[in-house]
Parts: sequence; C-alpha cells; structure tokens
Amino acid sequence: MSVAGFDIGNENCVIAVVNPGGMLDVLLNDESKRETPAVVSFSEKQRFLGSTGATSAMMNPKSTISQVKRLIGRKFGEADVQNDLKLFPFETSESQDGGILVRLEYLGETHTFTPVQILGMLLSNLKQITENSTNKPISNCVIGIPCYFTDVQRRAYLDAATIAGLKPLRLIHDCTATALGYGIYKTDFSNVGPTYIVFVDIGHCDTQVCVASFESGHMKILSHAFDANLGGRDFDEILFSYFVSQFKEQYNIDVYTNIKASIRLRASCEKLKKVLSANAGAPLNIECLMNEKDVKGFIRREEFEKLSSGLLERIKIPCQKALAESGLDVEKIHSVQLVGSGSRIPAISKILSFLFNREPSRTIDASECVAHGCALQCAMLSPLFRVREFEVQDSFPFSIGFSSDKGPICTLSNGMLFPRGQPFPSVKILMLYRTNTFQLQAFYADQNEPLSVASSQISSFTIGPFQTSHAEPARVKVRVQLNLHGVVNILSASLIEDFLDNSARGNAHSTSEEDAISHHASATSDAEEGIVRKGKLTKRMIPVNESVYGGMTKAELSEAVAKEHQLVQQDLKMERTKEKKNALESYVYEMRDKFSNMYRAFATESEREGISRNLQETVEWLYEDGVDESENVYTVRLEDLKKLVDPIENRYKDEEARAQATKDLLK
Ligand code: ATP
Ligand code: K
Ligand code: MG
Repeated sequence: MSVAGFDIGNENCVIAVVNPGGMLDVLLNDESKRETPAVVSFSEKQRFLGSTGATSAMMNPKSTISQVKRLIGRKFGEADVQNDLKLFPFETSESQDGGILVRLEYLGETHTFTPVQILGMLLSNLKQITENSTNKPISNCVIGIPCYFTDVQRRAYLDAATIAGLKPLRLIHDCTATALGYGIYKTDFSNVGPTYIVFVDIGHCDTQVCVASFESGHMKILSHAFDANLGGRDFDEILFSYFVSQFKEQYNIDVYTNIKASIRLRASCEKLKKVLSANAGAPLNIECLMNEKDVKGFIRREEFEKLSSGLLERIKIPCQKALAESGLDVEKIHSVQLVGSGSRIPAISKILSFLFNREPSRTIDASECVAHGCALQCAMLSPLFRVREFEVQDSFPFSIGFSSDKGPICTLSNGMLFPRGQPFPSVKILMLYRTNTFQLQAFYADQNEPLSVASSQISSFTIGPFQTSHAEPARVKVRVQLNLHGVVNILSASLIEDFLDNSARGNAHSTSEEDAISHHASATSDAEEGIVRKGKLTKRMIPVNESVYGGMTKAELSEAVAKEHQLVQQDLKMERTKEKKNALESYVYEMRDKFSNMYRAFATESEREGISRNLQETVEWLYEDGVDESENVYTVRLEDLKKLVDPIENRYKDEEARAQATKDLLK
C-alpha cells in the first residue's frame, strides 16, 4: 500500500506517493502531466475534473470552477471574497449562514454547491489518479494547507477529504512540508549549532514564508508569515489591465464587459508572463477577441517590471515579518530557498537578493516540493513505513484564547491558551469551578494578526450536563488540544470531586476557586470513560458538544457525501454510455469493412443487402437522432445488429476452422 501527499494549489495540484519500497514518486495524471489543474467543470450531463475540466473552461465558463481554495471556509460578504468573485466567471450567491454557494445549471436544473463540496470533487479526482496509478485503494494521505488557514478552513479541508473518501493523517503547512522534504535527507548540516533556512513560496494567489532551524535529525519552524493575497495571479492582472487599456485605445473595445474575452485575455497574459521570465520582451496575439477584432500587443520585461514594482515591494513584507519573528539577523541565515511557480519571475529573485544579501537558491523543485513533503510526512505518520528518524516541530501562526459564559479565561492580556508560535500538537488543561452545564468559547485573541476570515470566533463547546454531589461548584478539568491539523478541540472534560467533610471542603475551595489554566499539561489522559477513584477524589467524564462557527454539521456532511456519491454515479453512467456508443460505432465500421471483404462470400444477396442497409442506417442514426441516447439504447441496437450478423460470422468462422483443420492434416 502506498501513502499519498497532495498539494492542492489555486492553479495546480501535485500528487506524490511513497511506494511500499520507500521510493518517493510524483504521479502523472491522465494526460501524463505532473501538475493537475485545480478545476471542476460541469458539462451538460457529466463533470470533468482536473485536466479534462481545464479543457472545457473556455467552452463552459459559467460552469467551470477554479481557484476554489480561495473560497474555502469564507463568508460571502468578506471584502476579499467579493474581490475574487469579480474575477470568476461562475455564479455565486450567499447561503443562509452567510457562506458562499456556487450556482450552476446541470442536468437541466439549477444546482448549488458549497466550496467544500467542490474541493471534495477535486480531492476525489486526485484520489482516483493515485489509485489508477498505484492499482491499490488509498485513503491515508497528508494534505498541504496555507499556514494562514483558520480553524474553520482547516475543518473544511477535513470535511472535503471525507467527501472524497480520504483520511488525512495530517494537514500540514505548505512551507513546513517543503522544509521537511528539504531537510530529511540532508546530511551536511553543521555540527556546531543549528542551520537557519528561509523558505519563500510564491504560488498563484498567495505568498508564504517560513524560517526553519535544522539540526541533525530535527527540524523546528521558528516563524511563519504570509500575504494571502499576493501571487502569480496578481502579476497576470497587471498585464491584463495594461492590455485592456491598450486595446481600448487601439481597437476601441472594452474587454472588461465581455466574459469570454476576459477569460481569453487573462489566459494569454499568464502565458505572456511566463514568456517574459525567459525573454526580454514578448508579443501577444489573439484572434477575434471580441467584436470580431484580432488584437496584437507587445510588452518589454522592463516595462512589466516597472508596472509590477508595487507587487514586488509587497513580497518583502512577509519576508521581513518572518525574519523578525524568528529573532534572527540576516547574517544568521544560511540560505533562502525560493519555491512555488509564481516565483519564476526574475525580478522576484532580484528583490529577494537585496533583502537577504544573497541570491536565493532555486535548487528545490519549485512545483513539487510541497507534495514531496506531504508524502514523506504521511509515510512518517503511517505505521506501515519506517522512515529515517526526523523530528518535525511546527509553530502555530495565530494566538488562541478561551472564554466561558462567566467571562474571559485566557486572553491577550492575561495569557493566551495557545500563543502565536506555539509548537503543536499541544494539550493544555483548564481547571474550572461549576455547578452545571456551561459553555466555553475558543477565539482568535490577537486583533493584530491578519486573519483570512472575517470573524475571530472559532467554536463553542457545551460542557455538560453533569450533576455535582454537593451544592457548591465542583472542579471541572477540561483538556483542550491544538491538534496535528492545527484545529482546536476539547479532548475531554471531567468532574473531579473530593469527599472531604464539610469544614475541610470549605477551606479547600476558598483558596482555589479561580478558573485556572495549566500550561504544562501532559498529553496522557487519565481514563477516557467512566469513574476513576483516586483516594478520596472521584473523577467522572462529562459529555462535550462542539459547534464550529461557520462549519458543517454532521448531517450536512453526510448529505454532502451522499450527493457526491450520486454525482459520481452520474459521471460513471455517462462514461459507460460513451463506451457503449463507441462500441456500437466501431462495430458498424468493422462490419462494413468485413462485409465488403471476407464475409462477402458467406452471405446471400438479400442478407447482404439487409445488413448493409442496417449498417448505413445506424451510421446516420449515430450522427443524428442517436447522437445523445442512453446507455441501454446503444446496447440494444448493438445486440440487434449482432443478431443479423452473427449467423454469417459463424459461417465464416466454421469455414475458417475447417480450412485450418485441413491444413493441420496435411502437415
Ligand atoms: P497557490 O499556492 O496559490 O495555491 P499554486 O500552488 O497552484 O497556487 P503554483 O503552481 O506554485 O501555484 O504557481 C502558479 C503560478 O506560477 C501561476 O500564476 C503561474 O502563472 C506562475 N508561473 C508558472 N510558470 C511561470 C514562469 N515561467 N514565469 C512566471 N510565472 C510562472
Ligand atoms: K502547486
Ligand atoms: Mg502552492
């Protein structure tokens, strides 16, 4: 059994696997490419995913969804979201809880899908590619996520994986995955103190930076920083607006007003940007862009760099932040590793060279490194593999606080539950005094941290019901976890009561009834269920219910799983229909050929006439009335034809057999 690592990009997805022999491999998709476009396209009767989806983008712009990663776990009303939606040709609307719905026509009806469902489709395609390639079912995987993903976005990824039938052993920060892949097999780290490396990943829509410290057998992430709205796409947009205004002047057309023209010009600008990475200038030619006009343009790299200077400056900011937060001076940095295909613009290397006083290194595979790291991490977490001992310590980029219905417990001013930079997974213990059911809330505690969602609320937990044996509040011990995915949850809550006599109890409580947090909790649990007696202390487990702000309920998730199953059945049905139609078509052509050659002598004149009329009719039918029929109709038609042809085919075969027997006798 192999384990897989998935890098889900806004533009490209990459799949890496570790094979049972321990080999790391990047898989090829149906088109033999190592990168699979992150696209889902709904045609009239079936979906096209990945590379086939990208092909239909131009024909089907309104039902082709790309960059769905931008919409995961977000609210329709957020300003960033609205900016993105303006760029997308597909239609969206606001869901009842303020989320985003993608609306499209499919199978003659209007359908709505959440971004999580669309992501589920993409993951399901990656799973399919992996299974086709390894010939084994897979479910264990590790998926890369941007470090700036909030709790609800991380949970959304886990839900999408469930929809796709995958089991992520970990969601890992993109840069952490890259750093892991970089460090695990390196043997030349210095023996005197750690080696510090900066990783800069510029993708299609975002920029992420981390500073990592490596020692033999150990890697520690010191800091993460990011700009969630700065990537290759923004450079395309610079070229796009440049040519839109050029064409307005030159050809008197406004590309902004035409969806198809906008899509075509954007695609051409992206190509042109890539040409500019290797050439000092590049032309742009589009036939019949709009109003039957062919357009021509040209831009020099220098001009492009000048227009992009604002974006280039912005790349410095997360780099400076990451460095500052790591507490290191530039001189301490051993190297800067530049990855992500968005970073292939030469001016980016230049600006980073100035910033870090050294040329960034491009020795890591810029497009595959995240997937590599994910696959390696998956092998490390899987009991089926033995991987070189290598400790990965990641750091959490946000500060998490807790409050209860009695008020704040851990906040920015009195100490966060999980402060920014917290190594995770991590478990902390809250000690609370309560008489009955109560609520706890997790929230992002530092307003200065740039969140990619509008709300600082994370989730709310109901602890209870429970009953205390005495009238006074009893001690409730709550174990809170920031888990391997970077998701906050409550591992357990338990009621701890003592059985001292009344006077002693009174004394004990007067000193310790404040809500408190223990920062040095051990991750080992006492007992998961039931009552544990420890001397005079009794411990009873209390039920915990969590409700995630903006997340999916269990019922919604199982509905989505069922829906995806239906969609898959429809796709399979259409695939089978295509196969049946192809089978009929090739049978007709094959028989036409055979009846004019080898079968000719074995049919009577009237048989021949009847069959060839039938074959001709079938060909015409296939291109007219029968162009879009059901699986069954093609099957029946083929069977009917075979009934006519079989007797003649049998005569021919008998004759063949006789001739062969005679030949054998004569040998
Ligand atoms: P994200 O990380 O934002 O989710 P992604 O992982 O899909 O997106 P990448 O595949 O790393 O992104 O990079 C895609 C970007 O790289 C696109 O904007 C693409 O135009 C750009 N790109 C690819 N090749 C080049 C090149 N030769 N020169 C400049 N840009 C390039
Ligand atoms: K990618
Ligand atoms: Mg990426």
